[in-house]
Amino acid sequence: SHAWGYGPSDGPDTWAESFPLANGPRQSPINIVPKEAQFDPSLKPLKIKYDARDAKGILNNGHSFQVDFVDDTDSSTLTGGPISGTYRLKQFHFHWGASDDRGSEHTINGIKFPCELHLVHWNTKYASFGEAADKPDGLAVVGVFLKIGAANPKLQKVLDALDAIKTKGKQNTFSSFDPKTLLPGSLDYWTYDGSLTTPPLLESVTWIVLKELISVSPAQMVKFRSLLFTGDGEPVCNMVDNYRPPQLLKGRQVRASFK
Ligand code: BO1
Ligand code: ZN
Repeated sequence: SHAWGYGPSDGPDTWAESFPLANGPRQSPINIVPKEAQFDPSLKPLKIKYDARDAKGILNNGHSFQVDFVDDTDSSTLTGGPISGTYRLKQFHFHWGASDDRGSEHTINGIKFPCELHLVHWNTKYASFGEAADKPDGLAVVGVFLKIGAANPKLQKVLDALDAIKTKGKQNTFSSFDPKTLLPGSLDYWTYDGSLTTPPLLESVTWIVLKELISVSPAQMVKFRSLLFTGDGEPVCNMVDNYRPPQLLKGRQVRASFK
């Protein structure tokens, strides 16, 4: 037995040995083919309400880094879009590559982006994230692609926090941050029923992938790659290529909120 990771011996190709759901009917990510997506006029606009005061900490979890939020009230929520009811923000994190030609989990027409942001929310019809995480309507994740361009000033506070959490298991306080500032101008999206993209790969996620990209500079990508998968005192292994490749669609429909 061994923990999961992104290397040759513990990476996505091996996850099914310990997590048979890896071959399940609604796995994520997927390749999005815009011409195959159906415009659905019944889809509502996304409503995002975040409170910067809910940001509480930042953690190197050995697979990515995540910014965690206080989630004991409805102060930071996702509503509308394809979901019913109210989903609370739990955390956001990123996936990225060793070089700028790869790193995103979802792809568009087979095109990979250097990085993908995930904002993770849970359905308040359940009592907690943990209760929601294995329910078919338990989670909603908003995905945003990053493309190489100008430095993104909205990312800088997050990137400046990474020096303090270089190794696996390190955490720090992280306060006064509204992740809505990371989102693009348009909230047009594609949506489909999927899963967590890491073990335990639970099939509980309504995916909401934004059409518009945000920018990141090459130097900012270098900063992501300075994190380590490994803990203090272990042989150094840079945190790169922490993405799962696209999974089979298996008859699922991708819907678009826009024409
Ligand atoms: S993702 O957005 O599909 N890449 C994704 C994948 C895994 C998780 C969340 C989002 N995992 C869960 C962990 C929990 C943890 C929770 C919130 O994230 O399984 O243990 O509490 O941070
Ligand atoms: Zn993710």
